[in-house]
Amino acid sequence: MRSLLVTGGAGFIGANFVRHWLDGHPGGTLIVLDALTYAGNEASLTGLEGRRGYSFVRGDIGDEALVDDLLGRHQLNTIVHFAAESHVDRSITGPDEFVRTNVVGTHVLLKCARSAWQANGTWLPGARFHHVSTDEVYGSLRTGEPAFTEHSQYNPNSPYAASKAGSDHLVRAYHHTYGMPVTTSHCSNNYGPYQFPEKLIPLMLVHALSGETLPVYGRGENVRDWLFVEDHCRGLSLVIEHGRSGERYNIGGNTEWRNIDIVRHLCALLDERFRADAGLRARYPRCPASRGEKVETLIRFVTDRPGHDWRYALDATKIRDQLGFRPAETFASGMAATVQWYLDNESWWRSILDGSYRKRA
Ligand code: NAD
Ligand code: TDX
Repeated sequence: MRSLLVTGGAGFIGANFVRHWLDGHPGGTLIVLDALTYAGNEASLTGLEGRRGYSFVRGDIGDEALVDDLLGRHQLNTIVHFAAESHVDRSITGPDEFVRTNVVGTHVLLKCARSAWQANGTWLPGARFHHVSTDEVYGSLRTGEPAFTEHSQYNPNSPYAASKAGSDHLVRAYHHTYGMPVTTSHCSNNYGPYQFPEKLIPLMLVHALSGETLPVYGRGENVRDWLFVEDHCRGLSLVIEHGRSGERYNIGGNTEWRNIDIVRHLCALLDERFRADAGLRARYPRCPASRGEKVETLIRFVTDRPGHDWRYALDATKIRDQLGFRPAETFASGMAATVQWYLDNESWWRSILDGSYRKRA
């Protein structure tokens, strides 16, 4: 029976994972450890408070005494490590926090896990440190180059990617040197419910609803490989439960899109939804679709991101062949579900835009 410490569980993917795991493991122990930085939002975990076995702890992964205490007191045998500074643009303007949390914080977790799980050279049976990493550690692909596999060379370009690469190497070293039971997964770009509206898709969505311009970096031709967040969570569960210690798994959806095509797709989805729904037109009067104009009139090409990676594409053959993983959503169905979620959960993103979500913490 796995008893989990989920770091970063109040963030985008973490919150989706906590819900997914608890649904599949009712009554199992799951402790969320989250510092509630600007990216963390306890409201993303609303409704879970009373569940047996679940609790939320506000704290920093770099707090060794706290992590030691949680692992010991709750007899936790699994760490699922999401906590990170995750936004590339912020890593360009302020890399310090990325090194502190992503590199040093990951090391504190590894150290605490080793002291909780290893005695006289033997590891606690069933123990597992699962590290959630990204495709960005592999660097950037040119058009036409084959997708990244688990054997691709590390080539991180942004301070964010470099800090994630550093944490990957520490996890690998703890396995190689001390025999710690670890797995690492590399996922492509996620989208879906609870994503902070600084990332491409939710940012464009909330701007469009408010009638604000849609800032597309450069010419919008950079390519990302997209996966609906609930598919990522299913892939993570498979790796945690069936992945082999010491192995790395790519989790991807084989869904490459140019940024500009995503933004246009989103605009077209909103045009269609607003045309069919007078209620939406009344709720969002500033959205061009409420005046019968096309949402894509809001698109503006802006200064490119420095060092902007051209293309990511992930080969997820290994997790498909070895663990039977296949995404359930297509990009079209996932995007429609995402748009619907943001329309249905306006108070979640409004409280971020007006800052009130931080006052609750
Ligand atoms: P997020 O920014 O939405 O959430 C990060 C969470 O970590 C927040 O709740 C924040 O409060 C918490 N946190 C930050 N610093 C902390 C600290 N020092 N101690 C404790 N908690 C802290 O991030 P996300 O998009 O959900 O990403 C989660 C993980 O998945 C990250 O490790 C990221 O690198 C990885 N990843 C993300 C994507 C993506 O598309 N978003 C893709 C691949 C991998
Ligand atoms: O306003 C924008 N305009 C724009 O053109 C923003 C926020 C982004 N972009 C572009 C930059 C990227 O090419 O869209 C693409 C996606 O940008 P982000 O949402 O910032 O994601 P990305 O930089 O690709 O990184 C994401 O995927 C990998 C996550 O933020 C990482 O945490 C994850 O590891």
